[in-house]
Amino acid sequence: MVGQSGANSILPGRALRCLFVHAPDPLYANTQNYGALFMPVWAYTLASHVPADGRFELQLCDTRFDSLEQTMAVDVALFSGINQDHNSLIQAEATLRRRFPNMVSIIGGPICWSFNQAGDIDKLAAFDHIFIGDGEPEIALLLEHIATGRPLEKVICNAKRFNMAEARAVNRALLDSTIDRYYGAVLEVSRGCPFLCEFCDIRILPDNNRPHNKAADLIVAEMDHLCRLGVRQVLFACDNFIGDPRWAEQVLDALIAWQQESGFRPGLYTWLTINLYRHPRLMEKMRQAGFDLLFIGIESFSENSLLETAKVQNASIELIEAIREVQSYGFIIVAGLIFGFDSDDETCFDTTLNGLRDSALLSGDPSLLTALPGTPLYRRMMLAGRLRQVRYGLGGFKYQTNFKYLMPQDHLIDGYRHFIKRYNQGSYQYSRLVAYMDLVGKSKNFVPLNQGGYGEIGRFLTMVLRNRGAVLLMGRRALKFSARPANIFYALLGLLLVARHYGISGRFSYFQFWLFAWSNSILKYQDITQDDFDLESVSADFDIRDVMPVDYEKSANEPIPANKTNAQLRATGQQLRALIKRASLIDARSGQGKA
Ligand code: B12
Ligand code: SF4
Repeated sequence: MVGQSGANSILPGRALRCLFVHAPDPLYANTQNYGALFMPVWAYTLASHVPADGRFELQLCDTRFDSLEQTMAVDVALFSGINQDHNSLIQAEATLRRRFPNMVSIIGGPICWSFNQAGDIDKLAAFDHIFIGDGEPEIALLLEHIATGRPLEKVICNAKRFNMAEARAVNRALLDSTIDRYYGAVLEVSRGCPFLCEFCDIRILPDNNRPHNKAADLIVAEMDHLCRLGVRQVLFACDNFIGDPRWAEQVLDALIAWQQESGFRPGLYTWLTINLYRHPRLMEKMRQAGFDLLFIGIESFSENSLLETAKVQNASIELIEAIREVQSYGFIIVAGLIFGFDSDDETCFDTTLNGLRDSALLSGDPSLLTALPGTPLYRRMMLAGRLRQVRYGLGGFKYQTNFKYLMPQDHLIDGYRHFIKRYNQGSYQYSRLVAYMDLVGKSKNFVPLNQGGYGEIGRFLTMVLRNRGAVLLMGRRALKFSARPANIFYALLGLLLVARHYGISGRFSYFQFWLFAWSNSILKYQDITQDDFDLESVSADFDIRDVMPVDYEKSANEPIPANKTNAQLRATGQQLRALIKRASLIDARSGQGKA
């Protein structure tokens, strides 16, 4: 427990005792990141907007490290989380409530926005107040209201995106005393993304379909502070780092200048789009600044599926070439991949395996498409009566999804399992490593890193060793991996291959990532059975025309410029109409055949 307190209390005699409670679902917190634990950015961020004038005492309880039974006495408990944390948040509130019956509890974060969109806000009724939206401009007011006993509504909504030009450095007292517990640091650098993907709930948050950027100076000041605390790995949290390429370049220039001056060389990771391939200067500067891992939503190697979901930035290019181009600078792309689009058919599994190999990707862990509340995809599924009532039907879980797929359920499950079987084979994995090393080895673009990189095995293992669940997971990984002698053989072959490429600086970090990603997949998927999937597909008498419900276009009411809504509807509509036409032709032909 850590805190910040002072003397000028507005409560008689003392400050208002405020506890930030980070209570992620324990199973997922342990398994999703394999033991790497990330810091609760929301708490440090909000804390920096609470006046440090002594009226408020702030502490942080991260249930992954601290016990809710041993916190300080609490007047206000502030919670946050994502959809999958629902149960754990409810339990955390109840535990604290038993100890402090008079406390006021408030919950905010992505779970509130998402549940509200789904019409499920009642599921958070246990909290005294539910806050939807960005908290920076409101947090001080909220706490002042509580401190002075002024009434507050049950559901409080801030419909305006926070002006990131007013962002502050995160709360030092909380950060400095807790940073050592986490894997490096997470630094939020921007919000928003200008693209239009149908399944994405980022672009439909209020005013979030455009970039909102922190000032480059603030980012550098935060980096400097983190590095002085000993941090060497920083995740730049954002929706799309190159949503505004000019700002991205300013940040990179400032980072490079600071690194040269200070001598600090942190390894960096961020999220962005494949459009990066169009910006050679940015790619060069990103390498110079220390970026080695980039999360990019590739989603699919099928152009039809990309068009359906209006991921036009991926569909309108030679996707494989673009991925290779980005990786030729030495980046590792962590690819987001999805199965289950309406346009996907049984060929999508092999297409993905081939796409992964041809583009020389070292990563690739596909998810099944989920309809996140508030998205156009969710609306389309709702209008077509395709939503399912599942316990965790709000996204986040691997094999349980919340809408009925067009592809028959058995084909989807069999295809997924076929994908995993082939994907996990040593020979396939080795062919990917060969492709990557060959690409980077022959590349004229390659820019070596001046630093260790984001994936630091020593730091990761230290974290794992502190956590019993993560140690067990690591043991299971080793056992499952070595259960097949062929895996050991190909892992050694991979090591030899990498060792031979002595011209590539940092080559063992590529080997490390490759082995980590491959063994993750073995750990997660090798033993999955039919029973691990809770999926459904549309019934045999489903009318194919309902993939594009008549009201889908009319009912679009997103708070973004109409031309953008229309662009998404156009791409999705064109592809789905083509799908309907094709299916109807096939039906007509088979009808004739039967006759
Ligand atoms: C960084 C990040 C990660 C990182 C690190 C997470 C971490 N602990 O730092 C990693 C890569 C590990 C990660 C993983 C996952 N993530 Co993530 N991640 C993000 C990302 C890009 C930034 C989060 C962040 O720090 N934002 C900055 C903070 C300041 O914003 P914030 O938390 O929203 O808080 C603001 C408001 O919500 C509000 N607020 C928040 N809490 C409270 C509380 C109170 C009381 C009040 C008044 C206000 C308030 O005020 C804050 C300031 O404005 C977001 C997308 C985004 N741009 O937000 C996705 C996001 C949070 N992730 C998401 C998901 C789904 C996941 C995964 C489940 C993905 C997967 N399938 O594996 C995993 C699960 C993680 C786990 N359990 O361990 C979803 C959650 C959707 C949902 N509604 O459930 C998001 C929103 C992306 C998306 N739209 O799809 N993630
Ligand atoms: S590019 Fe990524 S963040 Fe942007 S709309 Fe598409 S999925 Fe969302």
